[in-house]
Amino acid sequence: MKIVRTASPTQVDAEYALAAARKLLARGEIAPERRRFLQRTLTLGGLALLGGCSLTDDDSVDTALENISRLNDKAQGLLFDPTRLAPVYPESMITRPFPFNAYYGEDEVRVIEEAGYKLEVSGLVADKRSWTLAALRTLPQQDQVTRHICVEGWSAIGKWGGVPFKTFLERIGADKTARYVGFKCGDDYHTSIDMATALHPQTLLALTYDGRPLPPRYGFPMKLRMPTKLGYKNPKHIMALYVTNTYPGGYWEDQGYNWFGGS
Ligand SMILES: Nc1nc2c(c(=O)[nH]1)N[C@H]1C(S)=C(S)[C@@H](COP(=O)(O)O)O[C@H]1N2
Ligand SMILES: [Mo]
Repeated sequence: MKIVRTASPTQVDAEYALAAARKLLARGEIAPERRRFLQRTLTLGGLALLGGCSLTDDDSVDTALENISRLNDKAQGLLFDPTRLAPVYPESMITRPFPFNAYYGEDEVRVIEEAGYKLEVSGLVADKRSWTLAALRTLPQQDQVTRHICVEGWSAIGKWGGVPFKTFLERIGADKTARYVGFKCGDDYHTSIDMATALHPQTLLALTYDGRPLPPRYGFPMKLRMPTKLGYKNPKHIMALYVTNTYPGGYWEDQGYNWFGGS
């Protein structure tokens, strides 16, 4: 499937950042000295000035857009409510067949064998031992029927099961004050998420789809399923994960998609 961009990611970013900043102002969650500054910058022109420049050359446009995206990440981080649940649906509403998507076609789906597979864990965690699927299946499991939303303009309801990611992070002694969790996938995809989302009660280290082991097209041996984030933030074929304070970026994020990617 090809990525069709109706609005450019940065344009969506800019609009989201403005809406989020206005919401924060309305809620009164911003210190008075920052309010005046933000109120003055709540226009695209104002945001451009955050780059310390007028939009006259490519470099200053890039700097301005980069600032918009970082402001967007910050706003989404501030607005994210760690206890607010995404909608759940009855099983009768599951989309069949559930769509496949990746940065390549379905004929190139990565097939990873369970034999020899181990999930690698590194970074700011106490226990860096790797995990077989059998070991992960002994941890508490949970099911969810939620909506997956892709920026390409489709959404679908699916059923995933697996280990609540918070349970897993606690099990490996992850530093929950760290900023990011990064993921490396079996198909060269990579992405990263904020710790608040990693600890959200609906964030699952998903081992099943619709009650069966995750099929290759949906990310065998496992994917991270987050109904609070857009499709591209949900990594399939996870081979390794790490906890870090260094911004890890991601496959689409490094090409201009917004990093926070809330849905
Ligand atoms: N490893 C990996 N994960 C990935 C992708 C990918 O190309 N590779 N694509 C992302 C995108 S853009 C979407 S919409 C979803 C699609 O998941 P699905 O095939 O289960 O619908 O996977 C996400 N995770
Ligand atoms: Mo997507």
